[in-house]
Amino acid sequence: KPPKLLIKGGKVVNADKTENVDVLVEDGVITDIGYDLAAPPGTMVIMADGRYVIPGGIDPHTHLEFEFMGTKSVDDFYKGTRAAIAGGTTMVIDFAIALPGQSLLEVYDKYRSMADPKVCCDYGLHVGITWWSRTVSKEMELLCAQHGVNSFKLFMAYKNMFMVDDGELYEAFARCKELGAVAMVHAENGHVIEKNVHKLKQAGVTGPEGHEMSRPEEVEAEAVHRAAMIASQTGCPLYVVHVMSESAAKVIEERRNAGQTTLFGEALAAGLGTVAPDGKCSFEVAAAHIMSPPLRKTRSTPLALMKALASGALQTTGTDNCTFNKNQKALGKEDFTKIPNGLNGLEDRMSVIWDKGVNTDIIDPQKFVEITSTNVAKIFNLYPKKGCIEIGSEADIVIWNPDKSKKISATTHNHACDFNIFEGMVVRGVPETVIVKGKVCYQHGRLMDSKGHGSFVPCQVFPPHVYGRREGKYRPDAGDCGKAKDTQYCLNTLNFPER
Ligand code: DUC
Ligand code: ZN
Ligand code: ZN
Ligand code: ZN
Repeated sequence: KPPKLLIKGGKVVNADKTENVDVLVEDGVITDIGYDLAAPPGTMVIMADGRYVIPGGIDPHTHLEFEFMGTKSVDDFYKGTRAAIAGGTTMVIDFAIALPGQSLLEVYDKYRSMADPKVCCDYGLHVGITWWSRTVSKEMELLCAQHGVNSFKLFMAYKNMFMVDDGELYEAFARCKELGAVAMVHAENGHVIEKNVHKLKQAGVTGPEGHEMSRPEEVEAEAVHRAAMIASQTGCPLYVVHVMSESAAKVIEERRNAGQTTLFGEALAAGLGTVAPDGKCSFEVAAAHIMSPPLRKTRSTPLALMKALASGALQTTGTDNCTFNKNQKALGKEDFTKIPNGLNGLEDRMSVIWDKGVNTDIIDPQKFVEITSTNVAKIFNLYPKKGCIEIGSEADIVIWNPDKSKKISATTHNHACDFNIFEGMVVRGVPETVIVKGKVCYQHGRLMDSKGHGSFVPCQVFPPHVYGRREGKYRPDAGDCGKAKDTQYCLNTLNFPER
C-alpha cells in the first residue's frame, strides 16, 4: 500500500482555476485540498514551492505494439507507458483496431491481454472499425454496455486496409449517436491519395518526399469537412484525430462557429513541435518523420495549430505515438508507400507543448492543463475522476518545474525506438515528480519500477441529453439539449460538474 502523500507549497493549476494550496493523497485518491494542510502520521511530504501542481497528462492517441504495414510498433504497453510517465503523462488511450471481417470484441480482448499485465499507468481503449455489418453494430453495443468503450474510430484513408466509405461512416456515426458514444475519424481522402500515389510513381518518384506530395493539406481538409457534415447529419459528436494542417483546423473552427459544437479536434505533439524535414535530408531522417496525415513542410503550421488550441478551435493534444526503428522504416527504401507510418511523442508531448505554448505566451498554464488533460477527460467521459485536481479525483498528479530545461535525444529517451523526431530540441518546463494513482513513479529523472501499476479504465457512454439528443427530433447543429443547464453536464460546452 503506497504511503499517504502531502504536496505542499505548490501552485495547483486546474483548467478553470489556479490556487496556492496543499494536496493530500490517500489510497490513490485526492482526499483533501486546502491551505496549510497538516500531515497525518506516516505521510510522505513533497515540497513543491515555486512549481506547478497539475493533473497528469492524458494522451488520447497512442498505438502501442500495433501491428501495422507489415511490422509492429516497438513501444509496447510497458515501454510506452513508462516513457509516458517520464514525460508527465499518467494515462493513455490506445486503439484496438479490428480489420475487415474481424470481430471487434476479439481485438478488444487481445489488447486487454497485451496491456493489462504491463501498463505502468492507466489506459483506456478506443475501438477502430474498418468494416460494417450487423455484427459490428451489435458488438459496438456490447463494447459500450459491458467493456468500458465509448469511442469508435473510423478511417477515411488507408484504402484496402482500414478505409470505409461515406455510407459506412454514416451508419457507424448514427450507431454511436444511439449508443451515447463518441465517433472519431482519421480524416484524409483515401481515393485521392491513391490516385496521387499512382501519378507520382508514374513520374518516377519513389523516395520519402512522395509521401507528403501525395497527401496535401486540402486532401485532409476535405475529409474533415465531409466527416463533420456526416456527423451533423447523424447528430453525432465527432472527434477528429491528428489535425495536422492549418486548413483542417480552419474547417473545424468554421463549423464550430456555425453551431456544430460537438465537433472536436486534436493536435499532436509532432504537429505542434516540428515540421517535415527539408528535401535534402537523408532517407533515414525523412522516413523517421513519416506519419499520416503528414507533418507539413509549411513552417507556420505549428504556430497556427497552437493558436487554434488557444482560441478553442481545437480542444485536445495527443501524440499518435507509433514508433518504428530505422530498420523498420527501411522497408520503404525503394517505395515510400511502404515506409511504416508513425513517430514518437508520448514522452515529450507535455514539455514540447509547454515550451512552444506557455513559454511563448500563446497559452497560459490553465489552458495547458485543459488541452493536455481536462478536455480529454471530458470528451471521453472520464471527468472528474481524471483530468483535474479535486477532492475525490484519482491522484494522477505532476509537479511541474517551469524553470528546468532538458535536451531531447534518442540517446536519453525512454522509448524503445532508435530515433526521436525532436532530437536536439531544448525544452524549458519538465516534470519533476510524477504521481500515478497515488504512487510516486518518477522523481528527479528517476523512473521507479511500475510495471503493472496501471490498469484499464472503463469509459462509460454518455446519457443522451449530454450531447443534445432529443427523441424524434432532427437536430443538425447538435445544439444544447436544455438539460445541460440543469446539470451543467454537456459536451456542447464542455461544462461538467465539479465534485
Ligand atoms: N497514422 C500514423 O502515422 N500511424 C498510425 C496510424 C495513422 O493513422
Ligand atoms: Zn489516424
Ligand atoms: Zn493514430
Ligand atoms: Zn446538452
